[in-house]
This record gives sequence, C-alpha cells and structure tokens, in this order.
Amino acid sequence: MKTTGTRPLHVGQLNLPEEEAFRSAFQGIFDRRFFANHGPLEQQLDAALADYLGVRHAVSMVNGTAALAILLRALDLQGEVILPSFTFPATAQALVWAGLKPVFSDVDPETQAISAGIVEGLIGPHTSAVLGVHVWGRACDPEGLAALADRRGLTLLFDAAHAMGCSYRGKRIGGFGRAEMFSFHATKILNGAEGGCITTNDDDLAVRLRAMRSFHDVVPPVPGLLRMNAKISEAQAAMTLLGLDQLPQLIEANRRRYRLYRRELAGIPGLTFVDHAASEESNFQFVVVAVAGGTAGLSRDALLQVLAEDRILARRYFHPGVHRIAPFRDAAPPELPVTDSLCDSLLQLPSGQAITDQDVLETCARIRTAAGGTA
Ligand code: T4K
Repeated sequence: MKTTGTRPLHVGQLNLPEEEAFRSAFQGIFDRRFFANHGPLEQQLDAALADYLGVRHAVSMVNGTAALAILLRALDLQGEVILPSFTFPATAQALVWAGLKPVFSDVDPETQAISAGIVEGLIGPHTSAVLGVHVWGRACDPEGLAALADRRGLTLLFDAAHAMGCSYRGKRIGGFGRAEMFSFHATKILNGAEGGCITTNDDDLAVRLRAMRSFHDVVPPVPGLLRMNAKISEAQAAMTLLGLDQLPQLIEANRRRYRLYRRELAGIPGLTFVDHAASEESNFQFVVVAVAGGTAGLSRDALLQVLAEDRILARRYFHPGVHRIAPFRDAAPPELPVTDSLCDSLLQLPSGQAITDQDVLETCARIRTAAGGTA
C-alpha cells in the first residue's frame, strides 16, 4: 500500500503546545531565572489542576511513579497492598520503593479493572490498602471499592495515570479514595515532558506531600518527615499548564480520531473495541482493540508484526501481566486468567495529535486486509 502519512506512527499522544505560547512561557522562565524549587509556575499548576479536577489539593511532582511512591510513604502504609496485575509496571514499582508488598489481583473481563468483589477474597491480616487503576481512563469501581475499604479498615488509592479529564457518574476522576495519582509523561494526553501529581481532599496529607516532595522548607513546616527531591521543574510546569489549557481541544480531537477508527474497523470478525460509556467523559487517549486469534484471521502478535512492517508501531499494552515480570514474578505465580487473556489479546493503536486522519485510514485498511477482508 502506498503510504502518505507520517511514519513511524506511535501510540503515545505526543501532544505539543502552540509554538507561540510555548516560546512565551519559556521566555518568562528565562527572564525570571527561576527554574526549580517551587517557582510561580509550580504553584500556578497546583492551583489549576485542583480547580480543573474539582479537588482541594493537587501536588505536582517530577513524574507519576515518584509521586505514587511518596504518597505511599506519606500515608505511612505497612504490609501488603492489593492492586491489579493488568497495569503498567510503575504501579507495582512504586509500592516496592515504598517498602510495601504488592498482592496482584485479577480483573473483571468487562471493565478490565479490579472490583470490590474480586479484591475482597485477597484481603489478609497484613493488607493495608487497595490501589485501583483507572485503566484506559475508565473508572475502577470507586463506590464499591470505597465501601469495601471502609468496611475492612483499608486505605483506598487510585492510579489515575490514564484518566486526566475522565469522569465517573459525572464527577471528574481525581477526588476518589484517599488520593489519586496522575502522570504527565510525554505519551499522556497532558504532556509535561515528564511530570505527575497527587490529588486529594485530605488537607493534612497534602501538607505532608508538599513537604516530602522537596528538601526545601515549605509552609507550614513539617518536621521529621522523610524527604525526596521530586519537585516538578518550572519547565515541566509550563508545559503542563499549556497542555491543560488545550485539554478540551485535545480530547475532542481524540474523540474524532477514535470514532474514525471505530467506523473504519467496524464489522471485522474477531476484532472488538474497548469502549467508553456514553454517559461519562473520556479523554479517548487510548484506542484499544481485542483481537480474538481464532476468528480474526490472524493472532494479535501476527497483526502487530504486519503493522510494524509498515512502521505502524501498535503496542501490546500491557504485556505480560506485571505478576509475570521481574522482580515481581514468583516461583508459583497467582492464577490470573482474565489478566493473562487480556495481555494476550489487546492491541493499542496509534493515537494522539501526531496521527492524521490519513494515518488512521491507512492503519485500518492494513488491519482489514491482514484480517482477511478487502481494504
Ligand atoms: N501507572 C500507569 C497506569 C501508567 O500507564 C504509567 C505510565 C505510570 C503509572 C507511571 O507514570 P510516569 O512515572 O511515567 O509518569 C510509556 C510511558 O513511558 C509511561 O509513562 C506510560 N505509563 C506507559 C503506558 O507508556 P513505554 O516504555 O511503553 O513508552 P515508550 O518510551 O516506549 O513510548 C511509547 C511510544 O511513544 C514509543 O513508540 C516511542 C514514542 N515516543 C515516546 C516518547 C517518550 C516518542 O515518539 N517521543 C517521546 O518523547 O512507557
């Protein structure tokens, strides 16, 4: 097939601000000669995020993984934390950095996330918390897990790395559980060229987080805490603020791209879309399809290979399940059949600002031909 788009095509969003706005924001940083250590842009970003997400506090940090590890230490959690294996390894890495033991749960085949019903059987005498993941930006049973955590005296946290701009029952993700973590990695819809934040409605926790992200004195001072240099830089804060301004347009463009994919891939046997509830807001950051090897004409991995030959770099997020990778895999790994099956069948397609309509059309035509239909 003759290709006209931009190659290679990546799954990351790689969203960029308008050049003029970017220059002006960075000129301000250079003029002030204030690059880090709680400058005005960090403070502006924390306020803007809290406002957008409808929470009392947002505490931005250098990236999402470090933010999560610091959150876990700030809460002084001990023992074991239950989380899904169907996530990016960073979710579990943060737990280990905080001295906690991950206990991997299977997920619901429909939501691809943990739920109260699934998690309850894993609670043991050493469980201190549950860490849900809003995978693909779809809310991870916030009400069921909150009721369970209350009943069993557990702390409930969420990894919301995928969920900027997404909602649950009309409320923006960010205010569920005791705290939530967002990522501003370059591949996320809100691109800070690295960055992340913790959101919470707990005033005391926010004070501790602000102290722990920095070696510098903060107001109010909190003596005796373990500290880390996990501050967001002024450059990262500037990028993230510009992205926040653009977020509605970025989401709208993602929605359009997502619909185009859906239309062009409709009716291919064995290929199903990971959907978003029409009643909720989604950022449509991820275009994910499940490939049923038996009926789609070729396996997920064969399709991945066919696309890669055209420099269409779809990805197997997540593969394999975190319980199957070092340093987490045990001699006797837990039986997580739904996780294993998702890891073997899901494919994430290129999306984000860098992907043109023509790129989508060519990607879909390639998939249709590979699956045995005509392009
Ligand atoms: N929890 C969850 C559920 C997460 O998904 C993540 C991160 C985290 C926690 C941790 O948050 P952070 O600590 O990262 O803030 C990528 C990202 O590195 C990672 O942030 C993200 N999740 C994960 C889902 O995807 P990789 O290793 O697969 O990314 P990478 O570097 O291979 O990039 C993906 C594609 O984008 C590649 O094809 C190359 C392209 N790319 C990437 C970058 C960074 C570019 O073209 N330009 C770029 O600057 O993990």
